[in-house]
Formats: sequence, C-alpha cells, structure tokens
Amino acid sequence: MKCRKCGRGAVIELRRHNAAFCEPDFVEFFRNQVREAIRKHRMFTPEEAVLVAVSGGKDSLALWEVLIEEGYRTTGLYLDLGIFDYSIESKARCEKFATAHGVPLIVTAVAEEVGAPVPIIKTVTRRPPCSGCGLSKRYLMNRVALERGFPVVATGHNLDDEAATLFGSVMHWQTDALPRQSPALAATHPKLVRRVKPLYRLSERETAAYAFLRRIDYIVEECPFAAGATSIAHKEILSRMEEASPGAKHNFLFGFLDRARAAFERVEAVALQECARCGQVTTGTVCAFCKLADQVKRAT
Ligand code: Q46
Ligand code: ZN
Repeated sequence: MKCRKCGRGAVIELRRHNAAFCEPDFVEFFRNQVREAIRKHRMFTPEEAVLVAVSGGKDSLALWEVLIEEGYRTTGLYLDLGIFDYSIESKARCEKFATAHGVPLIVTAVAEEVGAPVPIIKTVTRRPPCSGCGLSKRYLMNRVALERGFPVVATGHNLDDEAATLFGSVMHWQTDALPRQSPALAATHPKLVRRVKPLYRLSERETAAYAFLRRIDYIVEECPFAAGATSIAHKEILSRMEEASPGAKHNFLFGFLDRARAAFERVEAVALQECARCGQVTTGTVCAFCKLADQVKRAT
C-alpha cells in the first residue's frame, strides 16, 4: 500500500476516497478537510474567538488540535456532566491537553447549573439520560459563549455522527429536525451564537487515526449511557452499508446537504423570544432548561 501523494509506505487506507496516505500526508489530508469545511461554510475567520466544546474524546480534542495548529484563537469548554468516573477522567484529559498546548479551558458543571448531575437528572425526569444531558449541553454551550463573548461554538461531530443523526431523523421523518441538520447553523437571534462542525467531512475512523498519529491523549471509553442510545444502532447499520459500499455514509450525508436539505426549510419562521427566567432564547415563556432545573429542585 503506497501513499497517493508521495509513493512512500502508507499508514492508512481510505476506501471511500480510493486512496492511502503516509503519516505526514494523512495529517495534511485531515487538516485540508477541516480547512475546506471552514471555508465552504464560512464557519469563522482568524480574527474571531472560537469556543471549542470538548468532551475529552478523540473527535473534540482532534478538532481543538487542528484549530490551534491552524492559528485560530480558541478556548475550550468542558461541560462536567457528573457521570461517575467517565466525567472525572474525561475532564482530566481536557485539562492536560489545555495545559500542554497553553490554551485556556472553561469548565462548567451541569450539577451547579441544573442542580444535579446527569445520573440524578435521569432519575428525576424518568427520561433517557441523553435527553436531559443533551438539552443541558446545548443550553450551556450557548449561554457560556454569549456570556464570555464568543460569536461561535465549534463541536467535534464527525461524518459518522452526522450521518447517524440524519438517519434517525429520516427514520422518524422528523421534518422539523432536518433543516437544522447542517455543518453550520447561523445565529438566528441576537442571543444565539453560531454553531459549527468543522469535522463533518471526516469519519470516526479518520479522527481516531489523526488523534493517534498526533499522540493526543484522549479518553477511549464512551459515556456509560451511550450503550443504549439509538444513535449507536444507527451507526452500526450505516457502518455495515459502508463496508458493503465504501462512500455510502458520505453520499447519504452530502447528498442530503447538497440536494435535499433546502426542501425542508420552513417558510414561516418560528417565533423566538427570551425566557422569562434566564433570558435565553426559547419558543415558549419559560425555556426547557429552566423547567428542567425547576423539576430537579422540586425533587431533590
Ligand atoms: S454524554 Fe450525555 Fe452523550 Fe452520555 S448521557 Fe447521552 S448525551 S451519551 S454524547
Ligand atoms: Zn430559561
């Protein structure tokens, strides 16, 4: 197996690109994909301060590393979900990374903001853990970015994540979720910051290879609550399709983004207003996060 670029021995084969790369050329390929994502979707400029949401896993730390290497002004945001040893260890990886690269890291604890960590929220709400967790993460990312003056939040979602989310939305024909599936979401209200996914062109296998080659110390274990999530089942189905037909995930996601997404965009805009409690954006009077915090307070 030879590198497509230089002809030396390759370390990774990318079947969907019908290519193999040596270590330096794979690193360059990876960074090029990130550059292309940022350029194509005008995600941010070198002048803007970018808040990078990091979980301690391979994707978000690989993203942070590329943005630092590319010279962007970045700050990490670690949301401490309070999920047993998983949170303790993932937080330690983020702190270690930030120290090693000399970049700032903001740590916000869900338990302090909501009143309880994710496992307790799960018990109180009697809903799947990812429901309260996902809601809290989306809310806190936006609020921290606003409070600290960041115009944009970058997350480490990769091609596999995005294809699996799309698959789930299509399986249930969640037509309101489809227009929101995008590598770059604009700020549609003064109190919403832009949300971007610079790794959406790269597969999970590619981010794992990049993190390994760049010697990034990330947490390999998944969140213990991930096992039961339907997104995992969707990922497995898509990986089987990818195995049979390399490029299947890419074609599914990119075909949607290029040719189908616009058809689901709503004509009538949803009326956004500010939460009577916290002032963050909501469609009702009190936002879902404040309602969750109330429910937790009543029960604990
Ligand atoms: S952290 Fe939270 Fe994920 Fe764990 S509880 Fe679910 S949403 S799986 S990315
Ligand atoms: Zn609120």
